[in-house]
Amino acid sequence: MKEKVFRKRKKSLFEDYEALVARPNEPRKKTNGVVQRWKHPILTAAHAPPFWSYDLDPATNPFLMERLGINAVFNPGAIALDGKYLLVARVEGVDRKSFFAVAESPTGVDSFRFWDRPVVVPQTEAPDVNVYDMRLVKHEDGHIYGLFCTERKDPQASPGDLSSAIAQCGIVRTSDLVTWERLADLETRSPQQRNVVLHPEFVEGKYAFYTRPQDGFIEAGSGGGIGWGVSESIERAVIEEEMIVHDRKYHTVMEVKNGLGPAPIRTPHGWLQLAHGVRNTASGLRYVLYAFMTALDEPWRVIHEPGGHLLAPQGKEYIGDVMDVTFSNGWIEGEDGTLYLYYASSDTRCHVATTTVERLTDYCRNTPPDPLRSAACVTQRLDLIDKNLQLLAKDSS
Ligand code: M1P
Repeated sequence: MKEKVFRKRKKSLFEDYEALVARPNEPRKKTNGVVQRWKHPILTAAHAPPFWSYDLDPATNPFLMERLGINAVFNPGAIALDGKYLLVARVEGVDRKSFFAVAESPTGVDSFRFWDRPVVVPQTEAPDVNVYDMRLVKHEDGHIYGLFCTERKDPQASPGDLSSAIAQCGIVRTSDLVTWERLADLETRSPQQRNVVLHPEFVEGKYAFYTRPQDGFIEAGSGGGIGWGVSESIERAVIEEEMIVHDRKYHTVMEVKNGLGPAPIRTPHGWLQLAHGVRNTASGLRYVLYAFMTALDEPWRVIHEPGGHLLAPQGKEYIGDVMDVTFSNGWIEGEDGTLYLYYASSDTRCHVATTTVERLTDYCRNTPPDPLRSAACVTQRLDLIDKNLQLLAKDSS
């Protein structure tokens, strides 16, 4: 009897999983013309194959219970390889530790299936306690790099303080996302580094990094802003001097902090950049995505800076382990010009929004910047309204 129940339950676990992976996605009905959001999340905790969480042996798990549950799947790095869309997602177990796992799709918008085994990240002399948010980049040196946050307990934490942590940038490289070589962690002068991204090209013969120096693990303190620095070596990357590329600003979507998303995309008009901005609200921090562009010959110099957010939580995306969060560290430019923007909501699940590089470039170049004061915003909007009213009057005459 027990065996029959076990078999039935096992069958339904795999059927549910296969049905979820096979579920086709579809664009949402409405779009603002900038990005097209898609209906279903593309990766969730339920996309983890049952053999990651259940012991499928009736002798050791007669009740077919979950033994190593998965809590969330979010913040994926992204890359196209051999005609496939690959995400290196942050998978968080119920024990709160994250690890990386590769999910593959033939379409970029659905049918994402995890490879059988998660990524094995080699350790340095100081083992990582937690790892997350990998940015993948095909560098012009021929390697694929993964830059991620490595978190360890703060050795200066006072006794009893079991929360203080140090975040730094770990670096791995690979050619196939199967075998990974661990390089030394990035060294900078900042006590905390998260959201570090490798620029895809050499700059004056050096490896260039976007950084995010902070005073504290959560608080930017006197630091913050998206930084920039270069290193002679990638095997032992050291940034002696960091400068701020995109700073935090009072009363904007990046007032509290910001951080670069995926590696930028080269366009004829400059480097297309995606980042997250954070502000404070009565219900906590709000994370939104914003876009900007930097100069081709000086990737640290901002040339276009549309005001406000590009994408913010909507509907169910507001809800999750950390509410009111959209976060992105991966995008893929498809061969047909489609740009697949992968983002996660509320540290819980992954989504896709599609657009094109041309469209996002237009958005960056022609969307007015944030004028920083309400009265100036009204003037800006009145310009638009007056122009439109004239056009509408012409239409109806
Ligand atoms: O919880 C929201 C995000 O918080 C961190 O981002 P930041 O360093 O900008 O605060 C990261 O831990 C990220 O993974 C997380 O989604």
